[in-house]
Amino acid sequence: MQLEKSIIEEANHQQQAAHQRKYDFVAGDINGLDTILKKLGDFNIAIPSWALGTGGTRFGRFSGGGEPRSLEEKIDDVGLIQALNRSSNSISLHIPWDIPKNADVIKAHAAALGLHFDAVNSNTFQDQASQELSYKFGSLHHVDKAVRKQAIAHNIEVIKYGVALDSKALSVWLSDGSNFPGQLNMRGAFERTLESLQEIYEALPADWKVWVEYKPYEPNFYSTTIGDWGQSYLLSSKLGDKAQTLVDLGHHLQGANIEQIVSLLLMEGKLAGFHFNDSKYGDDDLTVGSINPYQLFLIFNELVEGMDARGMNHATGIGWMIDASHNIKDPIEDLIQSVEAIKIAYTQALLVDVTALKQAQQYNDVVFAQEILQHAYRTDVRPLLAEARLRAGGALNPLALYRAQAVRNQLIKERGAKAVSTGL
Ligand SMILES: [Mn+2]
Repeated sequence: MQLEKSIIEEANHQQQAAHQRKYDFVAGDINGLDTILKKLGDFNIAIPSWALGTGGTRFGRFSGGGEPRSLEEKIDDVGLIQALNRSSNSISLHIPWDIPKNADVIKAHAAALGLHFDAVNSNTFQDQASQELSYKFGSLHHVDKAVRKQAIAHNIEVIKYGVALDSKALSVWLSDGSNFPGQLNMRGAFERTLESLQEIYEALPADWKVWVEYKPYEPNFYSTTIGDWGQSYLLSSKLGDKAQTLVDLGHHLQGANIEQIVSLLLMEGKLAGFHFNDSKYGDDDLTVGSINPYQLFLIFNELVEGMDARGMNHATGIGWMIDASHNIKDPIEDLIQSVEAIKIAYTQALLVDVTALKQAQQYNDVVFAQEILQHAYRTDVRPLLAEARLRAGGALNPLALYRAQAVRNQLIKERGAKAVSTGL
């Protein structure tokens, strides 16, 4: 199903007066308002194909009903989100969970909803029924060359699927690691991973990138072969210009200063982009902004400052994607919340008085530096985002309209209460 344009317009019409009051209140104090609204209009966050179904845990999975039963229905769900928020115009596919059988048909289906395809993601962290050799002891780092060959071939196959969909990047996350001391020669594991990635790198089209994701632990609990940004940076540096480091917000040990990591990767031209989520303890994959929205703002503050310093386009300079798994929420509602949280942090970062901050830093005025950041962070920017959505044809309040239209009930009617989406 899709939402008629007239339904969105009617809802907006009813909320217009209240919106205008809130918008005028905040807009009056903002310099360069039109530029900010333009940037907000341009800024989109990719939706991963695996986030349209209810996520599972190590212990179980509770499907929510009306989940997409096919890739086409996943694209439909992203189309719904995009119609409501006008900020989610692409979808990131995971192979083999979402193999496009006919790329042209899939592309046309997406294009009709105003969508295109973001990075493609490979999977060597599970064994598929059809595969010959097991990834139980790793994939690209495996001691057995035959296993490495199989994993390399899979990644090259994923690139081919991506080329057919006009994707421009391969995203690689490896679960390779060790569970016990002594299990693995760490230098050997790194060198084998590098060699495998080099073969994949050679298969990249000229205008493609490979994004190397890192993660400190899980599913392995002693060592992970690409465990932190230093190891990913080392690999991407050795590979070449088409390789960059992907930052997943949940893939850090507690207390890690992610904004500093991001700032330095950006400085070196090695920041591929983001997998957004939030966490309290580990890779919790919670809704973006639900636990630590201030950290998200601080990350965006470094991103905006760093991208401006390099003359990069905020919307297209790096990859922006959600990577979350919601095991008790309606996935569409969760994604609407996530996109909104990301754009709130981005907008607040755009409001930082950069000139004043530079001056405060120059004079070691610690108090004022903090005031400048927190002034931006404490600004309620939601009416600005609503205005940008309104101008783009989206809904003033996407979540409220989604509920008012009882979209999930309609999806359950259409797809059934027991429809289960592919994914984790
Ligand atoms: Mn990720």
